[in-house]
Amino acid sequence: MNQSSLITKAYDMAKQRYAEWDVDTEFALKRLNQLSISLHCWQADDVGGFETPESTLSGGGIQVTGNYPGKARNADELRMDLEKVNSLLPGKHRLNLHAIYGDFGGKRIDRDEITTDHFKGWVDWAKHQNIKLDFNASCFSHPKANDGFTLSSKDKSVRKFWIEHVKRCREISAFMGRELSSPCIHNLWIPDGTKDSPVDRWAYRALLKDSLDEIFSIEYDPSEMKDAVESKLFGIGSESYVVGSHEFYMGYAISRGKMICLDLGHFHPTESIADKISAILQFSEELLFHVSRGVRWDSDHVAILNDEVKSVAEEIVRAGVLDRVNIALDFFDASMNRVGAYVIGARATLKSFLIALLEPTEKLREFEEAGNNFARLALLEELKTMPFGAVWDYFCLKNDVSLGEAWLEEVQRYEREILRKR
Ligand code: RNT
Ligand code: ZN
Repeated sequence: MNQSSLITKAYDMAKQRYAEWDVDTEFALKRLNQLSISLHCWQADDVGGFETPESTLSGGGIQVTGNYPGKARNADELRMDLEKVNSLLPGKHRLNLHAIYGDFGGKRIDRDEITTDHFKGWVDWAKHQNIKLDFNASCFSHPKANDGFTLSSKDKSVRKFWIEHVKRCREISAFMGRELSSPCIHNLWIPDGTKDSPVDRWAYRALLKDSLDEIFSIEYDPSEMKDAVESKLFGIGSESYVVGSHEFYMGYAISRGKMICLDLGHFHPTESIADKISAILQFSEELLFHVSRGVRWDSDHVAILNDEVKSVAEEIVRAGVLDRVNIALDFFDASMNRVGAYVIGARATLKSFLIALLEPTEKLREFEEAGNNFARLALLEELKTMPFGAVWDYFCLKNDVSLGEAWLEEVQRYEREILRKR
């Protein structure tokens, strides 16, 4: 029997098993096909970007380690890698750009000088590929971020510089959303914080609030762009104090009608991010997720199919808020094939949603309502060994993307023929 008939046969059996619990696998697959993940451009080149002189990660908060060959050195190589990644992913996905990835034509364009012109190349490419875009201000890897403060800096000229940068980034986002007829999400993360405990925690936060209010005083139509703000618990060099903490942005976003971005690597390791969904969405229209994996002090390991990602997907599906959440990836690992890293993270995220969509939630709710805690727990345990893998394989087959050993081979071939020659 050839591989595709084997996969179809396994799927038919899985379909019956799920039907026993009243789960419609066809419906789950249809829903999964509509899920568009925003792929971060920065895994391909270790958050380097295309500025001249070449920017290197500094200014605190994030760090990339590893020196695996094959990093994308320019927009063409990055686009080529992204096309490869997309060819290995079932479904249609978005691209998430950072401001340092513009087409600057070898000229030195500072962050407060970027315009929509620098992103026309990306928009054209996106149109050609039928891909929608999201965007991010880049408030790091810059001399004006070296002391660890940007929008909350006590130096007025530094604040002014970054306010101008973010304003321009929002304008670029609106341009992208308009051109591509899909709201572009502009996410703002800043590295501001200190290694040691400051005495004046208040002032920086008051300054950040003012800077944000000035930035957001310009309104855009939500059909063009939407704003998100991303908190963090701590970072490298900001271990003792982060200006944009979760409480800060919760207050800010809810009071200003903005979206909160929850990065899975930005919370205390025992804190459940999944639990936040049904709380925040009582008061906010939408949420943005950065799917990542925290390991000890690092927040940016390649996402895998772990309990954290699974429970986030589960909560989203159970709460019926799939249409109110935006899923993006955010990790950077320079110690392995970068294209492969993308595919692992994106596939893991899709798989977690598939598992969630295959849950007989109604049945579980019935048990819960009846106070039958034993049955609820027993069914949850049964589900762990249900054949979701057969459904996943079938999903890949239907979407015409390679699976199993074939996709590993495909990534390795790309490494031999393209990445190793860079
Ligand atoms: C950093 C944040 C942020 C960045 C990207 C590059 O801790 O997670 O989202 O990873 O903007
Ligand atoms: Zn993030």
